[in-house]
Amino acid sequence: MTPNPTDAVVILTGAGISQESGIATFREADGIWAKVRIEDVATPDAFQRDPDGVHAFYNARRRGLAEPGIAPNAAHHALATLEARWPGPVLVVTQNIDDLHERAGSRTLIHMHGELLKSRCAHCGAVAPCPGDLATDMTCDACGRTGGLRPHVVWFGEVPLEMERIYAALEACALFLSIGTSGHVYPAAGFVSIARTAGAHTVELNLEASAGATLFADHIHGRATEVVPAYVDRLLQAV
Ligand code: BV8
Repeated sequence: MTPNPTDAVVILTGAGISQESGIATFREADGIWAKVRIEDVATPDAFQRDPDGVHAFYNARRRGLAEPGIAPNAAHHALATLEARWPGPVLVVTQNIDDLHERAGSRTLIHMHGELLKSRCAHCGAVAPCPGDLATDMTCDACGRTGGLRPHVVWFGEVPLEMERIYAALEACALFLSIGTSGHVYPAAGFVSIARTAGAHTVELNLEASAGATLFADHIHGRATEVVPAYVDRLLQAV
């Protein structure tokens, strides 16, 4: 099914789109959650209990993201090209906290699980750029208080960001693509059902069938740097 070029497209991405850029995924055999427990580093309780341990986990990932070899790949660039050349609205909703979509040129982008390169003050809520390490003894530039800075990341049990905007886009789109996600984490894993109920054509582009594969009308399995540019090229032939 080829949508009309004035139709709206919503694209959900997960760790799989960044895997070929050298960023680890979560649930594969060598994934992040195979090395550290969610309960120890990715919940509000973990931060309450062991802020230094949680900071160490995110500081290591932030340093990893800044390494010279880490860059957007052909899949990130293909989505930026689609946004630039598709006449209708294109929204990327990413579960990823890296900045590879921005670095590839995507502009209409929602980081529903937050951003590794930003901090948030638990005292005043101020969100600020955070290129370097965070620590418990740092002071918030906005309110001057110490000890409240945390990664601007949505942990398990916390409400994802911009959900109203995401739901509105899902209900108005004609094409929903899900790229590089295992379909285990909600509410993101439920987006396909909202889009399908709204009448959208739904396509999963992933290395393998995700947990929600049966919910999609179409499936394209392969590496993101191969299947995503090819799919975008086919879409743009209609423009
Ligand atoms: C919420 C930021 C209410 C942190 C993340 C009990 C209490 C409270 C909540 C719950 C509960 N039980 C269940 C829940 C809901 C919970 C949840 O879903 N838990 C799961 C484990 C069952 N969700 C929440 O708590 C969320 N909040 O529910 O609030 C609410 C609900 C609705 C509306 C409003 C409020 C908050 C969840 C956010 C947690 N934070 N990330 C960080 O990054 O450190 S989520 C975490 O999983 C990751 O960060 C990632 O963002 C997310 C999804 O993972 P994937 O991206 O899919 O990665 P994964 O490794 O799993 O899969 C990679 C895929 O890529 C694979 O399929 C692989 O085959 C493929 N792949 C690999 N290489 C390639 C490839 N594909 C193509 N090419 C390749 N080269």
